[in-house]
Amino acid sequence: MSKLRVGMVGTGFMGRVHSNAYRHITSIFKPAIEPVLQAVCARDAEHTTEFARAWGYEHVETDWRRLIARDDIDAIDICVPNHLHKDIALAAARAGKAVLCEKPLATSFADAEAMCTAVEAAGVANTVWFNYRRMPAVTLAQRMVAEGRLGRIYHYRASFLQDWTIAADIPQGGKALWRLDANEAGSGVLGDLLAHCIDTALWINGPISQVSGMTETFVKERTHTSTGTKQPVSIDDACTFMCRFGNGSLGVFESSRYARGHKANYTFEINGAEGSLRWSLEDLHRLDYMNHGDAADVRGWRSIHVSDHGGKHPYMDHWWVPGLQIGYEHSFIHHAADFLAALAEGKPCAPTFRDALGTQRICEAVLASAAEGRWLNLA
Ligand code: SOE
Repeated sequence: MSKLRVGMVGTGFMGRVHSNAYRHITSIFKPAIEPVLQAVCARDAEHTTEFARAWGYEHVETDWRRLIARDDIDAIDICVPNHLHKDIALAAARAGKAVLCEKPLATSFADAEAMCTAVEAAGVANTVWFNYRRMPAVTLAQRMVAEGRLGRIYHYRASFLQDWTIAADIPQGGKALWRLDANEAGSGVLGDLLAHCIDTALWINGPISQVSGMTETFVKERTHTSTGTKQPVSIDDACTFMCRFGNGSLGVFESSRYARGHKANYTFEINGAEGSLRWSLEDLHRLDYMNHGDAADVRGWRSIHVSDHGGKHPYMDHWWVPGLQIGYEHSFIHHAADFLAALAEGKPCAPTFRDALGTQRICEAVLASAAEGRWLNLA
């Protein structure tokens, strides 16, 4: 196979971000397998035709079942609300297509497990778009911890803060607002934002063994777009949890869409015996590093601009010249490029559905712990 003919399901924010990624890979990464924007699928024919024209898709479908049935499609990319992921992934796997799925994998652990079983039984390539792993500074942080540069890890703390749902008159449900409806989203900030933090943490710091969670829904009722009437809100507007990692370190995670002043700030900090690291999405090229091994008179936090070439900084050799920055969308380009490279080599591309099932497990345990008001073991 030298081409991967992609069938995109969904034309929202993520449909655009993924389409943009596929369009850049061939010229920038020169992959052995090139993506082809073969067909895009969404219910509204006129809108989908316009989307296809804008992004360069060859064909338009309005029913995902017909998209999957096409024999000119090799991979299905799922960019629709979370409650639709499962049926599409199961059908795609049964049809022998590779499956790429937006995060979180599903609305529940049980659904995520069924999806995982399906892709593994079908033996199809799969991945979940937890894109932040592939920000060069985040990839460098993972590499530094894996190399033991921080020594024994004591603390891992992460937060993902936004403020776009503070207004009480924002409705729930439907286009762009389905994230406020638990029936479509599964959960609120936990699955939408903290899932990113959990994915990164599991990758960098290993498995989580115990969690204690706390959630809050600040606005209890919102008008539902489908009925026009007020309905109870059942997503978590904010979620905080503490945890223990298998390596003995302690974790603190926080997420909210009521953090006034924050549009999308994902941050993490890791403290080890020999040094510390911290990163912020608002300054995504910088990785702050404190090395306790430095001479005492100059010891302190340094700010690494992760943009150098010559193999020093992940992914950056593919881009412009040292010192010049890339952005949010590039993490998706990196992910798609890694997926194609792994496919060419017959290897899995992390995070796979199984990796994402691990994240889903933590999310479900955090919700259960919050509901029961107690610590939960994940042995
Ligand atoms: C929510 O506002 C959102 O778009 C998430 O769905 C994304 O996963 C996150 O990266 C940015 O915020």
